[in-house]
Amino acid sequence: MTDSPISTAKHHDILVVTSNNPPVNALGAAVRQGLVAAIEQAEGDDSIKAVVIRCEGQTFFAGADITEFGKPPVMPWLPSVVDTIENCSKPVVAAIHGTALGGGLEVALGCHYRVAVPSAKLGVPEVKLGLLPGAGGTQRLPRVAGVPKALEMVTGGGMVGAKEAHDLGLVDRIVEGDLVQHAVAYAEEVKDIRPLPKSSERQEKVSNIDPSVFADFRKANARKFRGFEAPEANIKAIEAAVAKPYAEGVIDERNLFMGLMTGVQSRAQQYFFFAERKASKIDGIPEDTRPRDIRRVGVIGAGTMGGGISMNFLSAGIPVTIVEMAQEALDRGTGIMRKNYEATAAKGRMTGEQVEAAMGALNPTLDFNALADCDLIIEAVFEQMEVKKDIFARLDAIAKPGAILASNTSYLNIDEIAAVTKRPQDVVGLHFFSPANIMKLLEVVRGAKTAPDVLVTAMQLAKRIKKVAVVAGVCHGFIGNRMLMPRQVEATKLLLEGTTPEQVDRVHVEFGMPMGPFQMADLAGVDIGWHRDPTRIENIRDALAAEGRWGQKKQAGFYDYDDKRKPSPSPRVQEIIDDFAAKQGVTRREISDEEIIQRTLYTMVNEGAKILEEGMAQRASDIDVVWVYGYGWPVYRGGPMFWADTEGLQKIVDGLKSQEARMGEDFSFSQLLLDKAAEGGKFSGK
Ligand code: T1G
Repeated sequence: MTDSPISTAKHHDILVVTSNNPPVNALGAAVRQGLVAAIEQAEGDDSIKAVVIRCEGQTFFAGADITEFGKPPVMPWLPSVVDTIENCSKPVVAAIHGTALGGGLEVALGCHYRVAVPSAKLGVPEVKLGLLPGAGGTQRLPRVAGVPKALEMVTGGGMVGAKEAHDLGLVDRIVEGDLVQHAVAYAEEVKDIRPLPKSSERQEKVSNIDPSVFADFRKANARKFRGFEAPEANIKAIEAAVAKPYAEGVIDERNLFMGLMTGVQSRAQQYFFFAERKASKIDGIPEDTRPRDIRRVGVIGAGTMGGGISMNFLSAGIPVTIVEMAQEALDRGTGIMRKNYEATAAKGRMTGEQVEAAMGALNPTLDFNALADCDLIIEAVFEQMEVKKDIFARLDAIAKPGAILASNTSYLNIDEIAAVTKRPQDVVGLHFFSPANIMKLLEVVRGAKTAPDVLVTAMQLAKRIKKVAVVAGVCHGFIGNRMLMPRQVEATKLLLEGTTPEQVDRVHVEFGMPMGPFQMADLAGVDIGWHRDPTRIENIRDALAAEGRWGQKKQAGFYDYDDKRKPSPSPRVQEIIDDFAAKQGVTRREISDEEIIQRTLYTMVNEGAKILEEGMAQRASDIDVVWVYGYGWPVYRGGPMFWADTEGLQKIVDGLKSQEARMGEDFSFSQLLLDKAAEGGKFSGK
């Protein structure tokens, strides 16, 4: 077959079928056609006694080709390819390395046997795309691995390692060394065994299943699956595998799959899959720009942020020098880092040795000059421009040439900070989100003079420390926090006008956010950014802060909290709101949920459009990546800009127009939003 990604070669009486479809051997149309042709070749040649299916490159098939979704289907489709493999009259052995994912694992399950190298991983991540394994996976996987594990895999989308896969029966043999050689040898061993073991015919692991397994699973995961359609569809498909013969269950699978594929949620999650990968690309920088070598990182400040930031590098095996001004603060900071690691180890997510290795790579010191041999230095000190400038002036004097000097500031002007150094080209913003060792988002703030290789280094380093990085321009609040501001301004005004913290937060939580604006304020701290003068009370937040209502940490903020931090509406807060409304002569009124959406979420979209038109974000999808990873925007809605497209930009504009008078001078339209709405355009290009 000319330039097909699939080739075949005979090894004695074994036909080895090889896919060479970089980068991940996605099961695109040509691969599917080639696999069917290869099985036909095996069937038509009596000298062939068995078949091995393998892949070149980094991995066994990593799934269906997601770029084909939404396009007219090209035959053969994957379910029939898998059936063709399973119905082959000769044994077919899957030779697995890398990550056998989604359709890739389904192809492996269609094979009669599976061998894998120890580093192989297997999984069905379709749920992350708002889908389910649609090529027989929901019916074969429980028959091979059992219902509990199948439920966990299809709804979690995680991977299992080769050892666990072998224990589950997903892999028949783990082989060390040359995978092809071992797979051919295995095929020689099994070539005469009949009947052929077909996953679809195995009933023992889907028989006599107590139906409470499903009810219990749903209950245990209700919070995690809230708002998502795909997990429930996956559970239903596994239920069908238990309740029905394979031939009927696979029809249920198909119907459930098509229901998801035609829904908005899977479109949003497929969009987000590519958005996340596009974020790592920096427009306008030469492809061959080489990153700087980062061997040791310096962190200034051992507070919550400094400690969390340090842990990211230590966990990635990068030594850290952490500097504080006082021994007590240094000890407290390193103590918290150790406690965090030990808590992770207690959950079995890391070993004691890994904890010691991480802490062993930490060099805590009071000596600022110890930073002189660091390749990257990140300051995580008090959010005050003068303090930052002083730090950078001192760094300029001691840091080695070529060291990258980064600020973790969440709002302040990176260009102003860079200007106090003689090396503005080495200055960049690395805005981590709290808790820094947990949150995946990293805003890489590009100063006017930041060198291209500094940006490339930052983006590559982000990958090393398992962060998702997004390039942001220099503006107040960069991307995420800048969009948070109009949301907070309008949410607070709505309190005066007649709503309550509970109503605003409920609307946001029902929308799919993990918490609403006031719950978030109480978690982060009502006193963050407060001027600390209890006699100066200019707004509701000042009034709360002045009374020590600093949020959860004080068991009182916009809500009252019990010892278990359970929130309840606060009569005192309502009094404060009513007093302010009276003082400002505001006549309180009934406020609809729709108005709350328009005044808080629509204004965020408008701010996102301004960020785009000012060039503070490279693309609309980057803004979506910021909000999903930085603030928990529900990924099944794609992100603020994708969601705006699904709402319709004209509807967004009309909604904002209906609120324009109430928002007053706090609001002005983005011209880009108006233009796109007028021309029927979109942000996400879909
Ligand atoms: N289809 C098309 N392109 C893909 C792809 C896929 N399945 N997976 C990755 N790519 C591209 C990706 O966009 C990037 O492109 C490049 O490959 C490297 O990816 C019927 C319906 C395999 C663990 O969900 O999890 O099967 O940016 O940067 O970090 O039941 O890619 O270079 O141009 O992520 O080494 C199910 C998704 C599909 C797996 C490798 N499978 N992929 O990670 O590289 S639905 C998945 C991944 C399905 C059937 C159903 C990861 C990876 P570019 P990368 P990586």
